[in-house]
Amino acid sequence: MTSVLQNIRSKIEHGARISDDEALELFASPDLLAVGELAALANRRENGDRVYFNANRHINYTNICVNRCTFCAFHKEAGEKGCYTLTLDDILARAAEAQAAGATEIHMVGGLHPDLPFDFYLKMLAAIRAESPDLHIKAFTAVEIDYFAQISQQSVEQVIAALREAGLGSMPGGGAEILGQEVRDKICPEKISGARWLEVTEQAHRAGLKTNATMLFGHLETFAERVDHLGRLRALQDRTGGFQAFIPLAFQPDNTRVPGARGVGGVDALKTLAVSRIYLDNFRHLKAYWVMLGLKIAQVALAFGVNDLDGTVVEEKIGHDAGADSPQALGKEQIIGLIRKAGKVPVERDTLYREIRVY
Ligand code: V47
Repeated sequence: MTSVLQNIRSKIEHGARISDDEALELFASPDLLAVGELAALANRRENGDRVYFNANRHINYTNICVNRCTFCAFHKEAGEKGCYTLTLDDILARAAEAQAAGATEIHMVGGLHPDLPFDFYLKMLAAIRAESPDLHIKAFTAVEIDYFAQISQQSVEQVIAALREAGLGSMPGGGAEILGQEVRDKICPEKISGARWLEVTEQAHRAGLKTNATMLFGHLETFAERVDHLGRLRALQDRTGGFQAFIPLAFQPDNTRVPGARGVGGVDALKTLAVSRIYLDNFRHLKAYWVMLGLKIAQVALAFGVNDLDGTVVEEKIGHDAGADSPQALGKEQIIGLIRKAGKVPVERDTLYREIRVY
């Protein structure tokens, strides 16, 4: 092990923080297994051998979006072939089905629809809560919250308060992409800035909502831009403690319009997860989202600092429209098997990481 890696090991053992330059050294290291071992050490100190998963269902209520992010194969214009918006009845039926199947969470996000009023989202939350009261509703990214504030001419604070009142339990981590503006100008020029994403997220945390954070990697960004992204998240977490999990999302290139985008190989995926675990010393949970990583890399990632495999998902559109070759759904038994065969202890959790059952 090089002296740089030895220094980082000593920092992990003493609970000290690594610098941006050290994170860049980790990305540059040819020794994938040594980096993975450091991440596993950092994870073991926090989480032992336990690996979390949950029983959830994704509901993407519309793919119509006023933004035209070049990395997104899910987006459609209103009236374009393949565009859809689920009716409230469709949404309620999916939620009821999830509850009947034993899910504890629904994860709902969608495009920024040009015509649906803010009231639609409030009614959707209230109706789900009334009909499927056992489900925790994790919904809307910071991008959507900002959009709701615009269309309802309310402050972000008012929007969050109204959504909570209607049944919102927490927020997922999407829309962060790469927070640095140079990359955003190329891949999502119409989307809110990285600074605004952080500001809205901070307001959600201050209002008492837990959220996640993602990073879309493997397109045009440099390692320095990934580290800058991680740095901004670590700084916000220091201020609020409101993040639960960090989720690096491996870019799926099919049907997208990012010129020269590379896509993500196994080595890059594992190293990115490992560096994230080591750098984000104030994030307890690191999720390998199997939809984007594929089942095999997600399972191997459990030896690279990951302690969460996300959930059963059931119906996924964003990654699959972009060519993800993972299944649409996983049964609990499949997830438990993946975790056990990696030598770890499977633990079913709820959205807020309360343990439901140790397998
Ligand atoms: O916001 C879009 C990303 C996100 C592509 O918080 C793409 O628990 C890869 O945020 N290739 C949605 N990624 C997914 C998401 C998520 C998933 C699972 C769990 C949680 C959580 C959050 O997917 C979008 C965007 O950043 N995305 N297009 C693509 N071609």
